[in-house]
Amino acid sequence: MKASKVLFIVLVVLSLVAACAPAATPAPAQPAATAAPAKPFGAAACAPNCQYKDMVMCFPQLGAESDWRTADTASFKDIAQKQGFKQLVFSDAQQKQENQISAIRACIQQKVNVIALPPVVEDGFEQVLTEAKNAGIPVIVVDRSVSAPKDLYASHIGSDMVLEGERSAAEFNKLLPNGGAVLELSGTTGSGAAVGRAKGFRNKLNSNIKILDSQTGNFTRAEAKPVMEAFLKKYKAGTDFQGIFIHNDDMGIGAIESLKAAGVKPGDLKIVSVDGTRGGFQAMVDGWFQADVECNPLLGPQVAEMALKLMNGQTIEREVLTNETVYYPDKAAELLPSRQY
Ligand code: GYE
Repeated sequence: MKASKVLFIVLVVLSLVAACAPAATPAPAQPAATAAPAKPFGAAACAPNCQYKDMVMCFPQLGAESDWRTADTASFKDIAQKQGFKQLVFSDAQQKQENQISAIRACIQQKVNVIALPPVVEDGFEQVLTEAKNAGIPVIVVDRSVSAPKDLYASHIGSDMVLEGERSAAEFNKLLPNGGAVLELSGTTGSGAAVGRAKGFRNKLNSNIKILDSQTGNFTRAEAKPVMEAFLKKYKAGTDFQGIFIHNDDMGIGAIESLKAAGVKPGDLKIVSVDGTRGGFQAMVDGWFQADVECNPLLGPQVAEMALKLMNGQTIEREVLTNETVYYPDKAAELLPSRQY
């Protein structure tokens, strides 16, 4: 018999003996070959049966600078109450990023289920988003965007701010067919809303329309008013410029006060604003705005639905953009009474 054949027989016999003999020591518990898949990121202990009554949502609101913001806050508070959240952890950062970051850290400490973050500015959230991720808490970025890497947050739900800027430019292209010059009253410097709108506006504005000057009014009536006043001292309305692009209705209302004080009449200038608040609609009825580009603040229900999915370990969309339109003076009076914000 060949040596290899002998070896084969010996091995077969040995393996049979090993298989039949009772194990000398019980084998240590091995993980099952098909181990249950790890829980999806952000899934809560109640998954897959979590309900709104289990939800603790953190909503570190960025401020109360505009009617848009007031409506947005109300939308989150309303849905939390209507669906009976366990808790909505609400705070108001008063337009200061450091306040928002502290609020997020407090929510991480509290071990909330999900954080819905409307970032005041785009940059500077990497660190705190990493902290939330390390704590296993999913973040839904709402309304404005962040510049942080996408793997640091679960999703973004909000408006397409670039598109809003492009729509605003398209209005000026129609309003000033022979060209001209416009001023820009921009939103909070470095905010996704202001950056996106400014970019979109420049993308689509006809080359015969010049942007004479651009200053921020920080999305508030109070800050826009003196900025407009200063513009009117520097440039002659109707001669040096024919239009104003305003990043939100509240700043538009502040600007109108200065325009009135300077003797400018409704219709003397072409004005396009963004948001579509009641105040914006009133400005169209009064003849000041020639168009109002919609930006919908009622994000609470959508965000709540996504938060529940995250708690239940379900897959969600990484980006959800709000469907929006442009409003005009011809329908403003008719639509004004039914506006929700
Ligand atoms: O247009 C403005 C608010 O981020 C989209 O913020 C929001 C903007 C909105 O203050 O009114």
